Amino acid sequence: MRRDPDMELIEVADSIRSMEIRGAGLIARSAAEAMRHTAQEFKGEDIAAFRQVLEEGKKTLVASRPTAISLWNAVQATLRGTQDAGSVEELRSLVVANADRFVKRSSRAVETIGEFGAKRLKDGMKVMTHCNSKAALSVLKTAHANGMDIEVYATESRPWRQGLLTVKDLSAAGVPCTLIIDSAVRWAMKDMDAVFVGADTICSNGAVINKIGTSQVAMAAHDSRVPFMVCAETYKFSPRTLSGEMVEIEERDASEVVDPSLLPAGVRVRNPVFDATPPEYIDSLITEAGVIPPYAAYEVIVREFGQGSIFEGTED
Ligand code: RI2
Repeated sequence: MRRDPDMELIEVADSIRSMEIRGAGLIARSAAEAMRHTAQEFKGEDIAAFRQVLEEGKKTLVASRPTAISLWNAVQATLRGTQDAGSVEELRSLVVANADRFVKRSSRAVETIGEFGAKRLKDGMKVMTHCNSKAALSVLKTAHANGMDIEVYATESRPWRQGLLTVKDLSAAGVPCTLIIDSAVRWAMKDMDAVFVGADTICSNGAVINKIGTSQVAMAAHDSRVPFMVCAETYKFSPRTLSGEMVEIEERDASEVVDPSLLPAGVRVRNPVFDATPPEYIDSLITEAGVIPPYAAYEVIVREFGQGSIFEGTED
């Protein structure tokens, strides 16, 4: 779905919840633009009322998809350094500037991850990817654009089948692709040279929350001694896990898995759409701040979200 920066905040939240807008990076950029739009549209001089509108907008957006910390970090980034604003106009311009900075840096981060990650690939490699991650595909497309001869195995990624988006995107870029069902991951892994996936949330202990099935792909890669790389922008690192918070794993409607009318009465269906991959199954995290071990997640969180971090109003 094309991102429309002038969509009303409630529409953006509904589109994120329905997954018309999906992908942890895109939902973050869309949320930042929704906060920007809300700030631009506010009428009147009552700054307390304006702050209330922004707070309600934040709550609506953050509730739309609870697992991806990118959404929370994006909304927080639009509000950073606004607590001392003395007028509606000052608060408006701060939110707009913060949102613009976040969107620009987020898009640039995906490009940088592509450049860094492409250096981990060689001619003739077979690479697997799971789901549909712009950050992971940036690596694969950059390597191909640099003249590297690689082939990509994309998993179907049930139940939403985001793998079909991946093979469409990569084929359009001229990257040779093979689609496999999720159950064929371990069968295919013996022929793989590397795995690149995206992330929704990276925890302070280096664990990675990503599309359901990622942890099985990581275990199969570990078992076959295939390097497993996670491609993620620094705004996907979770400061909330640093203070002990657990990441909520979103469970979606059963009808996304199977037509309930096909099941005997009383049969339950559970549809968790993310899982957690422990750091010991991850070779490296490819971020715009560099290629790092998963155990360096703590340092990234402290630097990115602590005092003087990139979100603290520094200029580009
Ligand atoms: P980018 C997606 O979640 C997938 O889990 C993907 O790996 C992750 O977000 C990151 O995607 P969903 O929106 O930000 O398909 O790299 O549920 O595009």
